[in-house]
Amino acid sequence: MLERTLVLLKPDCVQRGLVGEVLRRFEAKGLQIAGLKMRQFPRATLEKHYEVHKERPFYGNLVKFMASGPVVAIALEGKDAIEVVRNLMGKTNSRQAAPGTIRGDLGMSFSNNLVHGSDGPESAAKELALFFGEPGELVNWTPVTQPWVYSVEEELR
Ligand code: IDP
Ligand code: MG
Repeated sequence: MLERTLVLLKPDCVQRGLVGEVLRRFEAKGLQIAGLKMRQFPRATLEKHYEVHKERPFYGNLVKFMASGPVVAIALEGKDAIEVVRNLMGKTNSRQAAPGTIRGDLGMSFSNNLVHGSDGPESAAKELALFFGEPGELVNWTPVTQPWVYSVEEELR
């Protein structure tokens, strides 16, 4: 059925004025917004978010970068939303990301690569709880466009 994933629009995305452009791509694709907020998140939150990379050489700079300015956190919902978002984002290194993807079209950097998307169901659940853990932060609603975005009979069961 429908799946939820966590997207972060990173500080470079916000600073470069690309929030609208990136969000537009997710919405236009047919993904539904289930949660949305902008914050300059505390270091502790970002350290926890990236804790799988704790031992990697880029971890310190990554957390510093993510804490350096406002970030937009978005919960997106859709069929296979995790995979769909990852495909729209493109490869981690923006210089190698395919044209048509967010990173491929809008970025030049490996680290400042505009966007985060959960990489699997377990990380999505963990990350959604971290960024949208308070009651009521994620909204259950059905877009009126849903029967046109999907063939309900065949695909939403
Ligand atoms: P992902 O964001 O495509 O899932 P991950 O491997 O999970 O990529 O890495 C998390 C983030 O850490 C990347 O989005 C990028 O900002 C940064 N990063 C990953 N690998 C490197 C690297 O080799 N050099 C610099 N930054 C990196
Ligand atoms: Mg990742």
